[in-house]
Amino acid sequence: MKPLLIDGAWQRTSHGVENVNPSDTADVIDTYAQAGVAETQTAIAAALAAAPEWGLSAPLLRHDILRRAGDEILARREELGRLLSREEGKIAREGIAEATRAAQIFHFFAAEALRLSGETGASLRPGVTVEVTREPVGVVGIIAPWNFPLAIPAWKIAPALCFANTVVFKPAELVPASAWALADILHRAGVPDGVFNLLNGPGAVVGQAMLDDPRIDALSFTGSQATGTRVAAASLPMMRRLQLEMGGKNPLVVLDDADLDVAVQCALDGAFFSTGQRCTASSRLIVTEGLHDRFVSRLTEAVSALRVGHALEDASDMGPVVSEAQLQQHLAFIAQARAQGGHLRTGGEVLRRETAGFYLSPALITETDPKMTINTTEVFGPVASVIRVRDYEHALAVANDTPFGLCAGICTTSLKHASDFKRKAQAGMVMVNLPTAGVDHHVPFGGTKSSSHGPREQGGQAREFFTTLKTAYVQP
Ligand code: UN1
Repeated sequence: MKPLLIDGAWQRTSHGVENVNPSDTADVIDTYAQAGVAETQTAIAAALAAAPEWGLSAPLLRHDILRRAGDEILARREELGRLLSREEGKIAREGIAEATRAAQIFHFFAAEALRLSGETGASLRPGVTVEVTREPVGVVGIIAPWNFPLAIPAWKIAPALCFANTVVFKPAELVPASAWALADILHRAGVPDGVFNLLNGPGAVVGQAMLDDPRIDALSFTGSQATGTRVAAASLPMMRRLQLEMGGKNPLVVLDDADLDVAVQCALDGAFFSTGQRCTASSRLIVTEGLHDRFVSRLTEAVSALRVGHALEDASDMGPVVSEAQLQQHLAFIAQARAQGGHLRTGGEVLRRETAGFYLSPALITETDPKMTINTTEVFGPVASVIRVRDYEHALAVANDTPFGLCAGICTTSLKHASDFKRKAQAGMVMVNLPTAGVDHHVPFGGTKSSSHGPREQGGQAREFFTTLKTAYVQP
């Protein structure tokens, strides 16, 4: 049984849960100790006790720890990437790329720890100076989703530690192996006792105990809108600082003047890579009528050609979906889309493979209306819909007709339309002739409307969430 990490010690519990491979349900990766309310509270107490010393630690110490963690992840990227793919189901190529990305994120924030920040200037009062400096927030709770088991924890944990906060980390229940590997690496990289704590366990117990605990000063969450709303409601009365990332219904607009090859590739990658299980997935393909039929026929061909199989087999282009519950939910979304008038062009079928897993052929639904459930609700799987529109103005209106605002993409060769779209798309991120998914770690990540709440993640901007400002007036 893989233990929890609390106050610098590996801790077993009486209850463990098996981690099952979605590509092969007979393959049990390991058993993971489950935290309860008591363990959660002990971890929070440890993080609180460690906060004063860590908060004043030398930047070079934090740099060295984050650097060592990044170095180890990079050196072990093949192994860690495969482990990630084995528990989450994205193909090994994507798993290894994600492990590499996690390493780069640790390296980025290692360097950030050494960047001097703060300002000194004259006060309005003669002879008085003013200093504006940054301090850690304190104890940071991190609740991460299952779809990026290394990268998302990395881009929350690395800046939290970089800016001298202590961490209580609750990974998603479906991906304890990547989380455990990360905790093991951080522990051996020299994170002091209590500074980083790992709590595998159910959201309803561990997540709830974190939400209920006023000792958690700030909470960074990525997950569903429903859970994000609960996180916010629980946190507001205690004035807890929040960073919520809650998904999207990202439009990819394809105009008549688009390069067809580029548009098809953007849609294929954006909608189906990582099995479509990305909050940045291009789930609404909004296509003007002059190119619509050719685009649909080319994309249908490309989607049908994707080979769905075991995540660790080289021949697979797409792995299984993450769980039986997700599979059933996707099938229900597809059935509902058809009942509401959508045309299932390809996919949407449960597939049998040599090993028992949650295999679903990637689904493309055409002739959909913007108001259909498939276009208003996040599916979070290999399902995309096509909406036919008259022209650019119509496309823009449909793209923005959603409560979400994470990412919006456009495929066009028109500078005029690309520029207008960049300005008017209601989203935190805009992609031109690129898939909506797949972002850089050195620039801000986040959305508008109900996709996100609080300061942006990643890049230099990450410090806005993970630090608090102090203004000191000094009369010598
Ligand atoms: C990406 O598209 O590169 O949960 C990252 C998600 C996002 C991460 C997307 N927070 O899918």
